[in-house]
Amino acid sequence: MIIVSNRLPVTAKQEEGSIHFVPSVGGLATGLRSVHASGEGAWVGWPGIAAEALRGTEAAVRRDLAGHNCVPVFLSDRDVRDYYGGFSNRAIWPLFHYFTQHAAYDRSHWEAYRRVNERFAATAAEVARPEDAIWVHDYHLMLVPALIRDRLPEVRIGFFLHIPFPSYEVFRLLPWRQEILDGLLGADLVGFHTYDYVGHFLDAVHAILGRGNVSGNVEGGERAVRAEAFPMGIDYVRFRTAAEAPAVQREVERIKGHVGGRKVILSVDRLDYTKGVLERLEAFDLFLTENPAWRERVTLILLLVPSRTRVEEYRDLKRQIDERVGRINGRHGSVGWIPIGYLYRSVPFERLVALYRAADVALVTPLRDGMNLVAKEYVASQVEGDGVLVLSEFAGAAQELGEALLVNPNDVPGMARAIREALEMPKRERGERLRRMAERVRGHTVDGWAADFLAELASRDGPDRAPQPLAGDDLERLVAEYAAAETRLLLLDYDGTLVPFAPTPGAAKPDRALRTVLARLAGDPRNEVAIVSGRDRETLAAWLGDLDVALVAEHGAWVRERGGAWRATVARDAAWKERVRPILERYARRTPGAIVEEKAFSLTWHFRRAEPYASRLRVPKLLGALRDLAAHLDLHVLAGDHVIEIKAGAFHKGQAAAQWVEREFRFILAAGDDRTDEDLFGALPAGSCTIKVGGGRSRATYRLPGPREVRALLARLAGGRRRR
Ligand code: GDG
Repeated sequence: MIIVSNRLPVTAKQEEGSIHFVPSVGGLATGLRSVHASGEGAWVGWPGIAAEALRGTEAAVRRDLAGHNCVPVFLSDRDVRDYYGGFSNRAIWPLFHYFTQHAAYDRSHWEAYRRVNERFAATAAEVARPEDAIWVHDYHLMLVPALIRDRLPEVRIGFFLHIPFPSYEVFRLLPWRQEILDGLLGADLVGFHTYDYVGHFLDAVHAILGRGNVSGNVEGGERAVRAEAFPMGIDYVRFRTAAEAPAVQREVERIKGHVGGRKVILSVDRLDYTKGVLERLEAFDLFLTENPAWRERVTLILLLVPSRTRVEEYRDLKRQIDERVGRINGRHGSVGWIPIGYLYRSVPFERLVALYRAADVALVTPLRDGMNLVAKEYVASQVEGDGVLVLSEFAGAAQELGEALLVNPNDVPGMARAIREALEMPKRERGERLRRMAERVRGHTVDGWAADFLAELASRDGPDRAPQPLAGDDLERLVAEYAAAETRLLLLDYDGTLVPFAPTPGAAKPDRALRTVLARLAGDPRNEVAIVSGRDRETLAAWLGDLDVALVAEHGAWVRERGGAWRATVARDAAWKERVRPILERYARRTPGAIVEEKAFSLTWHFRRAEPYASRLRVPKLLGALRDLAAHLDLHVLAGDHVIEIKAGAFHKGQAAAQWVEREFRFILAAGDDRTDEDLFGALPAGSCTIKVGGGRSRATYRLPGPREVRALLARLAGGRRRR
């Protein structure tokens, strides 16, 4: 496996002219280190020092890093300023954390982001072998999946976003929203910490790119892409073992001695405006004001790790925090008691674990946080088993740690009350809440997280299961086989195959060019052409009935042979419709943009034009309601691309095609874009030329990107006849 992330798990430090490496801090580095250490493969990333400072030592750095299985991407001072400090941390980071007021949309920063993403992709593509999986991480590298895909079309690519994916209304503020989505959709699998983020991402894909999804599988495009939630865990055993170690035990005693046996409240973050440090301090201030009985009996240890010190907002925030801490200590403190012990630096791992273990209460109250590992690490380090976690409901971790005291970090009085509740909570309740959380943290480790992600990635379409692009020699061979065959069968789906999807079903009428090419194919006595569609009889007859082609309507329920009349292939009993139609209509009334379509053997609920939010809420409920009914009435419910189709009895396109297939044609070609066409592909004899139109898993042998390419192919086949 190749990991690609902005930072490598080791950071280069330059001291007295020589360079050495230390482990990187931060959630991502901490989390993936064990995954990387356990496997082969490589980690591609920036070593943390600008290229200018490394000049002349690049080869040595490269060699040293190779010893850690790391491959460097060197970034200049300007790259660091514009790509990292600029676009990543002044546009994406604030926007994705809902700090729209801090987001700056600078074109030169965007250019730098693109340029640097190119370099990461190029390096990853050089290192990777075709059978490797490439796992790209986080918001600095959102263009990388598509850029790798351009270079290595068949390699498996996963992407994981460690920060929130914001609601569509916020995401759409970004001028380069489409490019970012296109970049991410270069991956086979896009992972997020929570289902909320998955939903937001799918909404954005729908609204901006017009691509819907079925249960997280993004529709359309050249390949299948899946979005899924993978809540990240921690290395539980590492924290637990460290917390129980005698050295840490001694450190805990030391800390307790320092605070004079008072209760300890702990706060640990990278210094960042998303972490809600000012609001937290305000809440502690209010708590001391409102609860004089607690004065002198509690100490807040505030550990802030320096971060992004070159970005102005961070320097401002640092000043404000310094002032606020000074004010609180000045106002509430006494000669023998300083309310806040303030550390602005990174501490060694054992020291951190000792702080976790020593703390009676952990205050983890970010304004927004993708996950927040500190909350989980605190839970894992509670050897006595009775610490209290106060946790923001806006941290991804809140979805798993429901037994914490959940707070809204903007509600300062509410947080002040939660601090008091935490300090005064009965021991039994503390133990009970912590035990449940600890079980969950132990069960969902970082290794499990990575294994789940990689297993899902491995099960995605690989080169073996994705249809081959129909091009080059394959295409020439197909054209030659067609030309040589004395009898040929062409089975063509209509919507999405011969014409692109239109906003309403009625708007996809065949144009003159399409009718001409079909007429020319049908006019060849060696050819049998059938349009195999899900549409109703009336529309097919009106649009194509005058051509010398066979028609299959309603996914095979009706067949009209050339020159013949419509014939039903299934018995008609429409009583079930009276039960189903009212349900569909009720859901359509409550989902603006959705419509109900009725055909002789089926009912269809179309939601292509519905609002993404509304369809996300309604579709699963509607499917649930229909599946219950379907079991009673022997109905088939099919969820397709922006449609839910309900039909009675078992008929499908493949059965309808059987009558022609039996006649043993020398050359058979079938093309379709939908899952109903899979039945058709599956019913054809080996050696048939089957073409999946668009992306995704398929039984078909080949794929073409869209209707334009299908029509070009048909024109070529039809044209061949003329030349002879
Ligand atoms: C991003 C997302 C998401 C902190 N201080 C010290 C220290 N740390 C370690 C902690 C923890 C990590 O840093 C911080 O992780 P978080 O998850 O809390 O936050 P971010 O850095 O913002 O991480 C976040 C994460 O990615 C993973 O996806 O959870 O939402 O923002 O592991 O232990 N480690 C040491 N000394 C310190 O002083 N040794």
